[in-house]
Amino acid sequence: MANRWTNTLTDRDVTPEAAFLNRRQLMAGAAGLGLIGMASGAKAQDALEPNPWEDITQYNNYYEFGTGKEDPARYADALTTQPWSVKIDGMVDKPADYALEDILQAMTTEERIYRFRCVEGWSMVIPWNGFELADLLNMAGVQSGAKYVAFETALRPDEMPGVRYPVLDWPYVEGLRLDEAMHPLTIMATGIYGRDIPNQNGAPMRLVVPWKYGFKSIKSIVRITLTDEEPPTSWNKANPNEYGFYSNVNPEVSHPRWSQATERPIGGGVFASRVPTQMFNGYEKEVASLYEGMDLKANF
Ligand SMILES: Nc1nc2c(c(=O)[nH]1)N[C@H]1C(S)=C(S)[C@@H](COP(=O)(O)O)O[C@H]1N2
Ligand SMILES: [Mo]
Repeated sequence: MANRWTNTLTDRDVTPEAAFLNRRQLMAGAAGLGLIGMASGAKAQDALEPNPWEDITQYNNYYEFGTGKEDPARYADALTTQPWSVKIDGMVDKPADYALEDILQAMTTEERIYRFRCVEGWSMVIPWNGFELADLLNMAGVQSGAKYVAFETALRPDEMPGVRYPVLDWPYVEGLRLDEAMHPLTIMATGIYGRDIPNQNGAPMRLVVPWKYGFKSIKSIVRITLTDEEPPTSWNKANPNEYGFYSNVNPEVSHPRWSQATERPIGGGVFASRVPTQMFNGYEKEVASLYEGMDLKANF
C-alpha cells in the first residue's frame, strides 16, 4: 500500500532502528564538530553496526597499564596527554617534533567504521574518527629510499603501572611496510563516536590498520621513523614464532596455539556463537594486491 512513508523509503530505512538512530546521532555529532566528509572506505562499511561505547572503552589491551582487559580503563586516566608531540624522523624531508595541535590543524578528520580483530580471537566494530596516515607522512615528506615506517608508544613509568613488569620490552614498538602505511584504509585515530579517544584506547593518537591483528594498531604514539630496514616490533621480539611482522588477519593461517578460522564478537553474550573470520578481516578487495605473489604462511 502506497503511503507517505513508502514514498520516502531509502536504503537507510531498512537498517535496524538502533543502528539508524545511532547513525543519525553520529552524523549530528560530526556536523557539530565540523568534521568534513566521509571517505569511500567508510561508506563501504555502512552496514556494520558498531559496538557500544562501553564495549569499546572497557575491554582493552594496553599492557602499559596492566594485562587485564579492565586494567586500561582503570589506570589509563593517569596518562598526561596534553601537551603532546610526535617526533617524525629518519628518511623524511622535514624531521621535527610536531605538536599534536599543529598536526590536527593540517589534517582532515573523518569517521571510519572498521572491523577490529584481536589475535586472541575476539572482535568488535569501532567507529573511529581520524585521518589518513598517508597525509601525515606526506606532510613530513617521505624520501625516496624509505621502505618502512616504525612507530613508538610513550614510555612513562610514573604514569604506566604496567611497565614495571617485563611482559614486553618497553617502549611498545610497531612497524609497517611503506605501502601498507600509505594505504588509504590506514588511519591515525584521535576519536571514537565523535568524542576524543579515551586514554585506554590510545589517546591522544593511535594507529588503526583494520586488516591486521589488533596489536599492530599501536597506541599513544610519540615517534614515527621512516627507514629502509624492517623495524623491530614488540610482539615479534617477545615471541617470533607466534607473531610475525605482517600479522595480517588470515583465517587460513593458525596461531601456533589456536585456530584463527573463527572469532568471538564482543557483546554477543557468553553463549553467542563464534563467526567465521574473513580474509584480511573483510578488506581483501582493498588490500590483497599489496601481498601479491607473497607466501602468506611464511610471511605471517
Ligand atoms: N602501546 C600499546 N599499543 C597497543 C597494545 C598495547 O598493549 N600497548 N595492545 C594492542 C592490542 S593486542 C590490541 S587488540 C589493541 C586494542 O585496542 P583497543 O583497546 O582500543 O581495542 O591495541 C594494540 N595496541
Ligand atoms: Mo590484541
